[in-house]
Amino acid sequence: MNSIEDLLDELYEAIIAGQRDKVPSLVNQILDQKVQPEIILNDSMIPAMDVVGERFEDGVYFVPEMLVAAHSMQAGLNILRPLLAETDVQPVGKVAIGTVRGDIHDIGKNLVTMMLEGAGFEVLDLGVNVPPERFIEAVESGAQIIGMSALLTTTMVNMQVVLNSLKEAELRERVKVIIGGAPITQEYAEQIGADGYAEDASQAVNVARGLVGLY
Ligand code: B1M
Repeated sequence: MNSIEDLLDELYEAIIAGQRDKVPSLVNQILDQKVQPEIILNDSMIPAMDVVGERFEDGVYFVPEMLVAAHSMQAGLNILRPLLAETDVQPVGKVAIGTVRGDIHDIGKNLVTMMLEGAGFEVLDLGVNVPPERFIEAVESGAQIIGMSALLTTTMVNMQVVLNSLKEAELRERVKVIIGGAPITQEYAEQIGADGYAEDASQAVNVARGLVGLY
C-alpha cells in the first residue's frame, strides 16, 4: 500500500497536471487512511494550485492548463465538501457569499463556503461575477454577513463598490462584511471599511464567528 505522503504527493502532481480522472480515487484512498480533509486540502490541494499560478506567471502554463487544474481541484473538493460541512447544530448565522463582479475565480470562495457550512453557518452562495445588487438583495433577505472574494487586482476594487452600494441603500449598519482572496490584505479591508479580512478559509470562520458575537 502507498504511504500517506506518497498519495498526497500523487494528488498534488495530479492537480498540477490537470489529471482530473485520477483525483477522486486519490482523495478517497487518502480518506480511507483516516487523514483529515483539512490536511488533504492544506498539504496537497491548495499548494498544487499555487504551483499552477506560478507556472502561469512564468509563461509555462496558459489559461487552458489553469482551467484543467481548476477542474481537477473541483473534482477533489466535491468529495471533501460533505465531510467539511458535516454538522448537526442549529445555524449560528446567515452568510451570503460571492465572487465580485468581473471575477470568475470560485475555488477559494467555494472553500470558504464549505468551511462556514461546516462551522454551522447557513450560507447562500451567490456564485461568481456577482453585481452589487445581488449582495444588496441578500442583505434585504436577512443575511447578517456578506462575504466577498476577489482574485484579480482589477476586480478587488468592486468590493468598494458593493460597500458604497450598501451605504447608499442604507443597509450598511445592518450587515457585517468580510473580504478575502489572494490580492486582499488587512490594510485593504481597513482602507475600504470592511469589518473583517481573512487570509484563508479557516480564518474566515473565525472572523465570521467573531462578527456574530460567538467570541
Ligand atoms: Co486566474 N489568475 N485568471 N484563473 N488563476 C490568478 C488569480 C493569477 C494570480 C495567476 C497568476 O498570474 N499568477 C492571476 C491574477 C493576477 C492579478 O490580478 N494580479 C490570474 C489571471 C491573470 C487570470 C486571467 C485574467 C487570465 C486570462 O484570461 N488571461 C483570467 C481572469 C478571469 C476572470 O476572473 N475574469 C483567469 C482565469 C482563470 C481560470 C478560469 C482559468 C481559473 C479559475 C477557475 C475557477 O476558479 N473555477 C484560474 C485559476 C485556477 C487561477 C489560479 C492558478 C488559482 C486560483 C485558485 O483557485 N487558488 C490563480 C493563481 C493563484 O492564486 N495561485 C490565478 C486556490 C484557492 C484555494 O485559493 O482562491 O486564493 P484562493 O482562496 C483562498 C484565499 O485567498 C482565501 O481563502 C481561500 C482558501 O484558503 N479566500 C477568502 C478567497 N476568497 C475568500 C473570501 C473570504 C475569505 C477568504 O471571505 C469572504
